[in-house]
Amino acid sequence: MELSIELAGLKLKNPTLLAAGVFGVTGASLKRVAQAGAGAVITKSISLKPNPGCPNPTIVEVLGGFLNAMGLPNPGCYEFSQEIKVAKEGKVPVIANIYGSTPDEFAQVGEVMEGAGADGLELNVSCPHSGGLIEIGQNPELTAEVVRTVKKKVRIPVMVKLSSNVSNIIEIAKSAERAGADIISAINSLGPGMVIDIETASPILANKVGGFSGPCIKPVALRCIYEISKNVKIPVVGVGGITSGNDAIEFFMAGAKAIQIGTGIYYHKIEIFKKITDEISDFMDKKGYKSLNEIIGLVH
Ligand code: RRO
Repeated sequence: MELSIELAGLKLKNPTLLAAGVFGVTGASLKRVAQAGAGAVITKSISLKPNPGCPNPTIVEVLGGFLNAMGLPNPGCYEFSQEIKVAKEGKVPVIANIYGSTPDEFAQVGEVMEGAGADGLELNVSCPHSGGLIEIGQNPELTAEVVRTVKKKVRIPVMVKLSSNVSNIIEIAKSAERAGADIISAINSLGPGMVIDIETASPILANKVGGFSGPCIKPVALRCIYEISKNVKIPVVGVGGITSGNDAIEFFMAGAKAIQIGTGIYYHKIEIFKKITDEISDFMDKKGYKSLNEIIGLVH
């Protein structure tokens, strides 16, 4: 079964990408995920200067997923450049997820990542609990300004990762597209949410609140992909609660051209990329589909 795709000029051997935030802080872990079968890998969110992130506990399991408040920890783009070089030894496209406190800062980090060899960028305008990023992603003008500023400085494809925590995701997606975005990914974690330890009468996460990811958020992500893909021409990448080939197929049918896997790694280890690719193939064989294009957007 031929499952290779092209995403804004990036050639992927299959449509599964490692989502930002999981296994993406070192070149070695990104390379391992590439070698385990991911079609492309996305780094943890990278900023201009090093960021220690939140103190522990930063993650807690809940029914149907996890709450996290890592707090955007990363060594800064200059230090991280070496990791990009190692990640590229995995021989799949390496996409740098980036953030900044201003559009110019986003662009500066993007330029450094492009210089380090990143094959694409993913702009984080959607972290629900840290860095003021959701405030960008909830505002169509601010989102457009970040996209425009980054696009002026880099030649590699630019993907924008949106949040479902908005009143109208179509408006944000269209604004990103008009500003020159090459790809839209959706969604980041929901929330923020909270878990309380009743023995100590305090929130478990040091940050008190955190983003909700995992199988429970899949219906919300699917609705977002459906709405976005119906209203933009650029490719849309689905992320949120995918743990099986059938989940991935749902996203394709909703209009996604590719999918990202993050929390799913907890349940199936990094073998999940091969597992999902095989399951997509099996489903297509069984139903007589010859190419992914026959499935993408089928529910429209
Ligand atoms: O680092 C985090 O706490 C974090 C980020 Br940047 C994000 O975009 N989404 C998330 O769930 N956690």
